[in-house]
Amino acid sequence: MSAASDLRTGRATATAWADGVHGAELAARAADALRANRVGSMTRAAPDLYPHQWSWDAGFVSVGIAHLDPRRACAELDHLFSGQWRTGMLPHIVFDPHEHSYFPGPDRWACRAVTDDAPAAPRTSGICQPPVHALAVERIVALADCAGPATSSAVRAWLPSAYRRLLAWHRYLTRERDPRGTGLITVYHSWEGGMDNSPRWDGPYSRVAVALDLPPYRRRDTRLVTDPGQRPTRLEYDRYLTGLDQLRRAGYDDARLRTTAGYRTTDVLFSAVFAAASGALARIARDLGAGEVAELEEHAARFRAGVAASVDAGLGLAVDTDLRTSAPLPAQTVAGFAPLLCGGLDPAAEEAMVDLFRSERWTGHPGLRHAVLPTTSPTSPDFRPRSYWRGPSWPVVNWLFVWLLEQRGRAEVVEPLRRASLDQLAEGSLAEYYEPFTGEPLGSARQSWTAAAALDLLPG
Ligand code: 9WN
Repeated sequence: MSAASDLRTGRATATAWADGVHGAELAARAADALRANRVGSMTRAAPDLYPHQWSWDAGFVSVGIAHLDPRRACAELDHLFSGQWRTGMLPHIVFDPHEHSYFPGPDRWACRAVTDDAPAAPRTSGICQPPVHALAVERIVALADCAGPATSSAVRAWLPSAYRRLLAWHRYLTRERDPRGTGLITVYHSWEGGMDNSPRWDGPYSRVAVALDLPPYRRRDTRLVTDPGQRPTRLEYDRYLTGLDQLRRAGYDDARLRTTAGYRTTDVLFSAVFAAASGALARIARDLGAGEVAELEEHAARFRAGVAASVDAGLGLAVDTDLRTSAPLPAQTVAGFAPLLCGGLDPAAEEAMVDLFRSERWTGHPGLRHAVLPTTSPTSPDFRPRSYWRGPSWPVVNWLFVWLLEQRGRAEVVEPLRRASLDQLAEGSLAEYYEPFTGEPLGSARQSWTAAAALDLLPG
């Protein structure tokens, strides 16, 4: 039995992941996974579990593809942006019209039926995900410049149109998701932050009453990952669908949702990604001679400050806020390190956060198979080593920290994290996430963003 089929039955054994692969073999497997997951000009987030194009996945995946073919990376993002709404919102899923197995699919979202802001085609979901896209575009241009003059000029010729769409996306986020200028993005569903059932959201979801008239539904994820402990629970899904149905009934109208959504929180990780991406977009604007440099730099500064101000002194981590109750949401999750992604802390506070990052509560925990960030601190009562977003480590999350800490000049944190991430990936199946104590691959195998992480983390 192959490692991949072991994964799907949830019965991976030590022999399925004990033998490491070398860098060249890892790169070859990653390139092969990205090619295999490609459908036309888009890449499925995963072969079976996620057979459509997801927004933040596509941002990460485009960087992986740029290592192979920078022009294909542009096409990947063009496909994603073909789903952009009239408001500028970039939806979290662009559905492949030929694929009908994922739940909830486009009929449940029914975006175009309730708002003309959604495109008629392609069909999309009605919420968004963290805006990694400007960061990806900056990286794609850099990789294209290294690939020779023909590739560089083709990608640079594409850049102005990408810039205009990114600008509309960023303006949507400041206008609709932070209208009061707090420097923190509001989300209406935990799928927006991309860490669906993180313990960060247990409080706000406990206040979401499952709709009594919730139509019956059949999940497909738990048929593919048959160990139910690796996926969100039935109750969590009932709440996700209750929320989705409520958003649809509100016509996905931000002005209404800001005061009525049954689930609404700030999201520090989303906000930190937005701060960093605004910095990248400001640099792109300067490069293009565009007039919005000051506006974009102001976004970056505002969100850096908003994220830095979210740090809970007791935990030493940034925390979210439940906007229905105004209560802070203390949790020891990887999102708490958001200020390290975008900066904004004073030097002493940043050093304290780096110390925590390397401490026995996080990457220095003696039980970890690899010194990478788990999604919840192993010393937290919320920690579950095999449960979705509640403990396992995600290579893509560690890659994001490597990438942005490197930009911020923190080589002493980056290099050990890069090495440990590559050691984890040497298992070879390119899993969606890993059990942090054993290194067992969990979730989907050949996940596209894990393949992209491998290609970008490997030395060039
Ligand atoms: C719901 C595709 C996506 C990621 C998310 C991850 C998971 C979807 C799901 O998969 O979410 O959006 O069906 O569980 O949580 O971060 O973008 O890889």
